[in-house]
Amino acid sequence: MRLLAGLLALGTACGFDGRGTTPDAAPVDASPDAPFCVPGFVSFCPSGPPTKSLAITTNTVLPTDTSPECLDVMPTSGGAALCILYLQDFSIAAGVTLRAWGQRPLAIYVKDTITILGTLDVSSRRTLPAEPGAGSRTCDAPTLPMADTGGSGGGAGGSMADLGGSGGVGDTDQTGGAGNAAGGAPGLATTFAATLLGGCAGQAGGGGNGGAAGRGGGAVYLRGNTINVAAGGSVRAVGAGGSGGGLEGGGGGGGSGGSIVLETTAGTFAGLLLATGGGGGQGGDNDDPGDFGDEATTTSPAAGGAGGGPGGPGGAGGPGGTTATGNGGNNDTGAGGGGGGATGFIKVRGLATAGTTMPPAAALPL
Ligand SMILES: [Ca+2]
Ligand SMILES: [Ca+2]
Ligand SMILES: [Ca+2]
Repeated sequence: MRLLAGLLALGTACGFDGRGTTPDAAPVDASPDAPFCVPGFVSFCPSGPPTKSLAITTNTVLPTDTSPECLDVMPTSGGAALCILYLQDFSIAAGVTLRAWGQRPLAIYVKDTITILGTLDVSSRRTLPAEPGAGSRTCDAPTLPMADTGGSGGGAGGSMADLGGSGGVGDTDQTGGAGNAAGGAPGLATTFAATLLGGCAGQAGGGGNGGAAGRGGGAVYLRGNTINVAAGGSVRAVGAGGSGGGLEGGGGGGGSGGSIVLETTAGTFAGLLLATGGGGGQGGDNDDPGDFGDEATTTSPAAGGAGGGPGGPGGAGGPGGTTATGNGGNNDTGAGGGGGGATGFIKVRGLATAGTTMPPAAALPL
């Protein structure tokens, strides 16, 4: 066995034969420090053992496109290059958050132990300044909401593991000329594949006053000999809520959840893994703007925007009931609400799932 299929799919220059060597890449007189590869969901081929550890003890922001902590950057097929932290040990202290944002997903390779007592967060936020979760994506969803002076359609939520919610219909009373304004339709759902992918943004609401789309949650890969996620510790990749529409503007769709992938041989998991969708924004009416959709902080679905008065409330983010889809935005005589974002992916190998995950963790395919 020279190359694993998953490795080929990633398009890296590295190979491994399962024993930690690279017959094609290593020099003839291969020393113990010769290049080797760490096999796994995302295989990585460093030039030697890690040279440092990283202990996060105060709230820290990691911009994955520019941070010098990204010691290596590895291209992937079908996704942005990864920001790689390659460490002896890695920890986040209790009550402390490491927030990673940017175009690159985050991959943390640790030779010994990953310990998460606080929060590792690659979520997106609706609020400015814009900090899209690490690896958050814009995805194809070509059926856009209609603009209408009597109330525009709502944007669809972002799709990921399932479909985002459709945008609500606007101008059901047809005060702005004949006809209603259709909401946007979600893009296709994604099959979990060898590439580490962030979640998809929703659509902006219809009309010139449409609410901004919520961004999708980011993507993070944790690989260590031991991974401990303590009670009170969490890894989060939730989608942002859609913004409310302005006057007669559709609500923005919520962003989908992103991807959380943990791969280890030992450890304990008593904390929380969260990769759910953002709520849709509320549509505006003729004299009031809509309310924004929420971002999930617990396993409960993120609420859609629903302030008193204006147009159609936004749909809640996925999970919607027992499914991974986002809820649809509501129809209204004003503008329609944005759909909720769909749920993302949580995949785990080698870690007992005694903690809480939403969506439910699935086994990482070999
Ligand atoms: Ca109307
Ligand atoms: Ca109309
Ligand atoms: Ca009103």
